[in-house]
Amino acid sequence: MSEETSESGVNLWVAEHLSPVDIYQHGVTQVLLHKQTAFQEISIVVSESYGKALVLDGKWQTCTGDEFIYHELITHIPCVLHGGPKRVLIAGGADGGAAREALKWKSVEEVVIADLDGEVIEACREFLPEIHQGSLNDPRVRIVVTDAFELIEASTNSFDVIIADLTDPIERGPAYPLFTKEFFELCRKALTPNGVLINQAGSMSPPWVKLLARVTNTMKSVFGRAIATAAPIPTYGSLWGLTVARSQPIDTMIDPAVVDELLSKSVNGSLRMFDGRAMLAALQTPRYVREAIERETVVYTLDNPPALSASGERV
Ligand code: SPD
Repeated sequence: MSEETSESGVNLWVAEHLSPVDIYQHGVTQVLLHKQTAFQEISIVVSESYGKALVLDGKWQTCTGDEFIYHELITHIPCVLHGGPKRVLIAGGADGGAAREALKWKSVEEVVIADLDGEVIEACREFLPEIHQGSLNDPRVRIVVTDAFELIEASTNSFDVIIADLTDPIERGPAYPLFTKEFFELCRKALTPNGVLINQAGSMSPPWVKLLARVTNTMKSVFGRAIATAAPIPTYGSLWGLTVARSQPIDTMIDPAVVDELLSKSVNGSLRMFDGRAMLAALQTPRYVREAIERETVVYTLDNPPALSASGERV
């Protein structure tokens, strides 16, 4: 964070390196929390344009101004592909936004949130009620403060949907092992036969698309099928890839009317972003991204994991 007065009166800036040479700065009017946990640095700030935001290790995670776009897409895309999920696992997801969306499905009996950092969960519970909207206290939600890798390792045929709602795979950061073949193999074992995995898999910006191509190729190597769906989240600084994978076929030309009918009978509460047309649109991976994935040969493993530097360099 840096201090510098602007015309708007904002005098604090959160600067996120999207790459070593590209920075996205947010003008901030208030810092609600700033602390170091055993795993990462947490900031909760109020940004002038986008409202309250969670920032981990200097990387913008979510904010009240556009979180609905991300959380509705990352949750409802796999739930629609499944059709009637009963058990949903969220790896990460400490802010409760994905859990809030999963709970809208009438079929959902349990949502498990597995997050390594209990201090982030408590910070979100206290400072971001607009995002969790009570989901972190819902009786259908079980919060397990643990490494999602270990929880999934101990699960077989247990979940209909797994949502990997993680921070970026920063080198030596808490999330990078969850972007590897070993993790995705455990996810496949933990899913029911019709189960679906979705993972926030990286930027679709042309100069930085390699990480997304490699993560998607890694998921494809395990599941046989993986589609990088496209999420337009303004505060992530570019179109963002949410890669969905499953052993069953994925219909990328899904009929929006069929999705809308499923949603109207299966989902309680209102949606702001997601409907049949939004799902069909998200499944249309841009051509240059499809080609980057088709060309990709790298499969991330624990011995050769993604390692995003704090300055945004992608390898
Ligand atoms: N570059 C930012 C990617 C952040 C993804 N995680 C968001 C967590 C929101 N629940």
